[in-house]
Amino acid sequence: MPKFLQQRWHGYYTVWAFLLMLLLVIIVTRYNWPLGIISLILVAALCYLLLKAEMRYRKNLLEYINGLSFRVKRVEGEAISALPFGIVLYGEDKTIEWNNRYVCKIFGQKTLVGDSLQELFPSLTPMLNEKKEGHKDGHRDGAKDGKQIHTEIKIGESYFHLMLNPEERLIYLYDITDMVVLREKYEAEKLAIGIIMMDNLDEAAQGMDDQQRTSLIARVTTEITEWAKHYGVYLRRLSSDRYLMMLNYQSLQELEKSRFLILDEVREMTAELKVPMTLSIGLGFGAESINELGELAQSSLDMALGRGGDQAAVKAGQRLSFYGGKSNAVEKRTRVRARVIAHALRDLMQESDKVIIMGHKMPDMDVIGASIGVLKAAQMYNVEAYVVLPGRNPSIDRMMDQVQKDEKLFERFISPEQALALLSPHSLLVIVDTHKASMTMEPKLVQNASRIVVVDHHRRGEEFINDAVLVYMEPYASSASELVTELLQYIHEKIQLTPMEATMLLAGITVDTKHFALHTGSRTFEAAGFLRRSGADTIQIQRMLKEDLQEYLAKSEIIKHAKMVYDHIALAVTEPGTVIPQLLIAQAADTLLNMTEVVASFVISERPDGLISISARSLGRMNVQVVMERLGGGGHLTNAAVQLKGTVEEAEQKLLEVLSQIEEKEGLFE
Ligand SMILES: [Mn+2]
Repeated sequence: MPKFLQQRWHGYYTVWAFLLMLLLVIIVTRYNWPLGIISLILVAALCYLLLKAEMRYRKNLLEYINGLSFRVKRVEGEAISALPFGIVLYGEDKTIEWNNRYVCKIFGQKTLVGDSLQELFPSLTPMLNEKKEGHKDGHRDGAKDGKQIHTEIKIGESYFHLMLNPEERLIYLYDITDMVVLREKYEAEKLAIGIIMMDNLDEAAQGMDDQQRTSLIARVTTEITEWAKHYGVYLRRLSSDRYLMMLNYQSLQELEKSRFLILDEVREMTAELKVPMTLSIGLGFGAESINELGELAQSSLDMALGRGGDQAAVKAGQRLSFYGGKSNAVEKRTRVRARVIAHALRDLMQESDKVIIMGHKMPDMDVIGASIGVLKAAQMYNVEAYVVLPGRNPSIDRMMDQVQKDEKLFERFISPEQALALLSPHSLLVIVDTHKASMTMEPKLVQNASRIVVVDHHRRGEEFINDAVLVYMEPYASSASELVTELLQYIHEKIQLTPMEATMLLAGITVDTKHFALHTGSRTFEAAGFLRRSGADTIQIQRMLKEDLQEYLAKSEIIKHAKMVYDHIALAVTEPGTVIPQLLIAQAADTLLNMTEVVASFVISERPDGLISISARSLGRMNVQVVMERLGGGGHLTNAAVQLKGTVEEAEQKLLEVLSQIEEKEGLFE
C-alpha cells in the first residue's frame, strides 16, 4: 500500500486525540479514581474498535486494488490483441516473436510467429540493415523520435502507416487506406492546363484558298478533338491555330504514358495530304494557383517550340519532360521574323555604349563566324564592339591565324577579364551559338550584363537565360552563322561585308552543316549565296578545315573500335586509358555517320581532363538529344553529348541501358 494511503489525513490526529484523552483520564483519576477507571476502560474500548476498523479498511482496500489490477491486466491483454492497429515484436534474427490479432487479420494468417520480417515487409529491408550499422556505433540509449522509422506500405489492397522502433524491435501498423484513397483521388483530380499549337499553319496553308484552308484546319481539329475526348480533356479553341486544354492529373498521366500519340497522328495525316503540319503542346501541372498553372503551360509551350516544335513539353512541379520531337525542325519559309529581330537588334545596339559578343566554351568556327558577323553589325552603326575569346583551341587555330592577318579585326578580340572590365550598365551582351549561361565562356558576364541578346540554333534546353531582352532561337537553322547572316541582310540596307567577314561566316555554316550535308535548308543556301556574293573564299575555308595527320590517325584509332548495335547505331568505345581530345571524339562520331547503314553514332572516350565523354550524332531518324539528356547531357536532335565521371566501360554500360529503355518504350528509330 502506498505511503500516502497509510498516512491518511486523520492518522496522526487520531494518535494525538488518544494521547489527549489519556491525559484527561489521568486528570479525572486524580479527582475521582472510580470515574477515572471507567473512562480509561471506555477509551481503551474505543481505541480497540478504531484499530479493528482500520485493519478491516486496509484489508478491503488491498482486496479491492488487487481485484482492480487483475481486471486491468486482463483487459489490457485483451485490448492489445484486439486493438484496431497492428503490433509486431521481432527478435534479433529479424523473425517475428509476437504479434497481435490485428496483424494476423491483415495478412490473413493464423499466426506470424517465426516468419521472417524481410519476407513480410520486403520494402523494410534496406532500413533494417541501415539501423544495424547504427547499433554498432553504440547508440543504445532508448528510442528517440529521430530513430523511429516511419513509412507507408501496401499489403493486399490496404495501405498502412508503419512505425518501426528498432531499439524495442517493435512495429506498429495503422490502417490508412481511407486517407490514401482520398489523397490519390485528390491528386488525380488536380487541374492541369495545356496549350496546343499548330506549329506551321501559316506556312502549310500558304497558297491555299479559304476553302482548302478551312478544310485543313477542320481535319486537324477533328483529330485533336477526338483525341481530347478519348483522354477526358476539355478543349477550347483560342485562335485559329491554338487550343486551350483543361484536364486532371489522371488524364495527364495517361497522356504521358501514351507519349502524346496525337503528335504522330497529325504529322502522318497531314503528310498524306501533302501539307506537312506538326503540333506543339505545352502542359503545366502542380502550381500553387491557376494563374501560375497558365504561366507554366505557356512556358512549356515556349520550350516545345524553342526545341523545334513537333513535341510536347510537360512541366509538373520541378519535373520537365519532353515527348515526341521525332522529326527535324521544319524550316520556316517566311523571313519576317528575321527582319523583325534584325530591327530590334539594331535599336538595341544603337542604345548601347558597347556591344560585347560571346560564344560558348571551347569555341568552334561557328562561334567565331557568328561573332564576327555581329561585330560587323555593331560597326555599321559605329557602336564600339568586342568579341570575347579566352584562348585558342585546335578547331579555330587556323581560322584565328587568318583573323590575325587583319589587324583591325584582331584587336577587337579581348579576354573575358577585359570584357568584365569594359562591361557597363549600358552595354549590350550578345550571346551566340548557345543559350545556356553555364555554357558561355564567362558566365559572370551573363550575370553582370543588364541587357542580353541570344542568337542560337540549338534546341532549347531546360537551362535558359531568362532575362534576355531579345531571343532569336531557330532550331531549324543550320548554324548561328546562318542566323547572323540573315540578320545582317536586314540590319542595314547598305551593308557591305568584306571578303574576310564573309569567309568567316561561311566557314561557320560549312562546319556546322558538314559541308552542307546536314541540317541544310533552302535558307542555308540563300545565306551562303549572299556570303559568296560578298566575296567569301571557299578555298580558304577548305584550308582552315584541313586536317592534321596525327589527328586523323587518332580518329582512325577510335573508329577502329566501332561496332554496330541495334543494326543502325555505330558505337565506338576506346580502350581504357586512351586519352583523346574532345574535338576528336566529336569528329570521330561525325565520321561514323558517313558509313552505310549507320543512322546514329556514339563515341565514348576519356578526355584529357579525366572525364568520360560521349559524343552522339544522328542523321535525323533517331533523336540523340533524348539519349544524352537521360544521361545528364544535352544538345540537339542530331548532335548531342555528355560528360560523365567514372570509366569508359561504365559509360558504355549506362548508354546501353538508356538505349534499351528507349527501344522498349518507344522505339529508337522513327
Ligand atoms: Mn553552332
